[in-house]
Amino acid sequence: MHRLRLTFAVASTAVLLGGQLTFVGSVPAGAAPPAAKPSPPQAYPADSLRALAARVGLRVGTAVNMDQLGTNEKYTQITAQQFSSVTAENVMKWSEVEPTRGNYTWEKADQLVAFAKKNKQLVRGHTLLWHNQLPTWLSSDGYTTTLSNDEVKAVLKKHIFDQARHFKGDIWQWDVVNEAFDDNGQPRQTIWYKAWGGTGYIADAFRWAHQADPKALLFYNDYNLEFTGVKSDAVYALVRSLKAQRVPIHGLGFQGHLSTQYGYPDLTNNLERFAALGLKVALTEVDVRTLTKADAVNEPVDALAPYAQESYWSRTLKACLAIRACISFTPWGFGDAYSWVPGVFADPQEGAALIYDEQLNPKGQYDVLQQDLALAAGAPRR
Ligand code: 9MR
Repeated sequence: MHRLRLTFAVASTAVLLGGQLTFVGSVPAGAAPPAAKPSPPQAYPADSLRALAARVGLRVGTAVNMDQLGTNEKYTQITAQQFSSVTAENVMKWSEVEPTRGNYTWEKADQLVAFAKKNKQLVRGHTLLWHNQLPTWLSSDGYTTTLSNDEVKAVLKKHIFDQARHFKGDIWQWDVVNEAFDDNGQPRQTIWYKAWGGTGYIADAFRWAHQADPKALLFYNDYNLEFTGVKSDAVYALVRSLKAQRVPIHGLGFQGHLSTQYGYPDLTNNLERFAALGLKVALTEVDVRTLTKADAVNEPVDALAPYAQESYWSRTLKACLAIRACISFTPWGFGDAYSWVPGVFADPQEGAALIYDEQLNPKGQYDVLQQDLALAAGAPRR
């Protein structure tokens, strides 16, 4: 399993001071932060994922666990050094930002935004509208509520305006609507669907988000869109109709929760057909799980499984690299110890889905991403 890690002639060092990286060394060619000021000397390592990706204008991100950021030094350092964008894994969700009605708790989300600024990272906002992780005053399951339809409409509008305005100017991409379709390609019968009597809430959500923060790129985000089938087709039809109505939607997020149990999806075709609608596309929550031991949830049952995982990671990244419209590639966290996978896929047990092991050492899955980025100099710049 061991591979030679890439080493670069120019070594760079970075020192972590109170969660902020002090950069030493030179900026990788082609790094394209939106900063107007002249950049100070930088030195996230020249062979880091972020430095290598910057050469083709791609952002490599990670979901961030705010229980670890700032307290777990190694976790914090990797977050700063390896990634050029960050997504809040949980702290921007509605249950986190407004647990009791009318009382906003932005602290953790604000901390993440501040960390990103210090470390010259862009932020993916996740997520303004979902049926999960809603505050209990609104709904305990996303499908039922004690509020009237008119109240549901009013609270959603207020939520989107309040949250998008709170972070105005700080969010690069917003996941405005998350997972509105089920696995059969049917619109989920959520409290939103019921209040509007259909999927009309989706267009309203995008319009409100755009009014609140006109510069943010607005995304629809979902899983299994990597595969061609009823779900991907349904989302395609929705998005095409939104574009025809001139609804301000700018991007399509392919979550990319993959498993070696299933065949590799036709991701390239799907990225291309959504991009052909005039949208940006992004891989937003990538992980590649495999069957693991019940008593060691991140230890593959099959010793060869990591090779299949490496192949999936590599093909997913390369599919993105090949398409100029693909502007970011985001694993859903990086350390196996903090992944959502083992807790949710327990029968049969799956895990080992990320690119660093439980001790936060890079795995072969990290190495293939690094190698693909190092060899991507010929890929189109975005
Ligand atoms: O990783 C997140 C986990 O910590 C939460 O418990 C879970 C709650 O539903 O949400 C996870 O993130 C999800 C993301 O927000 C949307 N797509 C699926 C992700 C994995 O469940």
